Amino acid sequence: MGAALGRTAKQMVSTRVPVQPLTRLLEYECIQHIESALHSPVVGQGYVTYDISEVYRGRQYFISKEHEYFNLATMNDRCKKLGGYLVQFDDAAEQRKVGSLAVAVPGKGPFFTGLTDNVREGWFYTYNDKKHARYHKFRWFQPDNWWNEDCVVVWDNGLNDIDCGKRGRYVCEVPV
Ligand SMILES: [Ca+2]
Ligand SMILES: [Ca+2]
Repeated sequence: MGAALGRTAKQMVSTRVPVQPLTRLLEYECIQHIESALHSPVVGQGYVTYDISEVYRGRQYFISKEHEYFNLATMNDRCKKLGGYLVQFDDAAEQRKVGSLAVAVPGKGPFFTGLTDNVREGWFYTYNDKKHARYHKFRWFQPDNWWNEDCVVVWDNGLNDIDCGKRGRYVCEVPV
């Protein structure tokens, strides 16, 4: 506490906001510095809290802070309340950006995305708009569909398919 909120300082701002509509951030409670590339205010959506990236190519990325059992529909609905959707990638740069953000936030992954092949094995689409995934770069030897893995998590070295019911965090993409 008490740290100067310098223009260049990397910072994390913790705040609480009404569950919805989530139109602006209220009641800044805590400011502390973190050693990460994130601009990173943390906003509460009811009981859900996020690390928030700086704006990148017209989007902000919200990374949930808690480990929870993942569910595509539930988490995508939460992203919608933020004005976005579960993250999907337009190109290599965006996937790299999100991967580097995810590994930079405090705490561990995995970090779920909005990609899935739960309709047809090996055909990855974006859950929110049900369109063929524009871009996905998996890690070496992935996707392997090990024990029927149909959800996709992002790391800084690529994607992995994992069980959709696993516990983890998730990333929302919010156009600004
Ligand atoms: Ca699969
Ligand atoms: Ca896998």
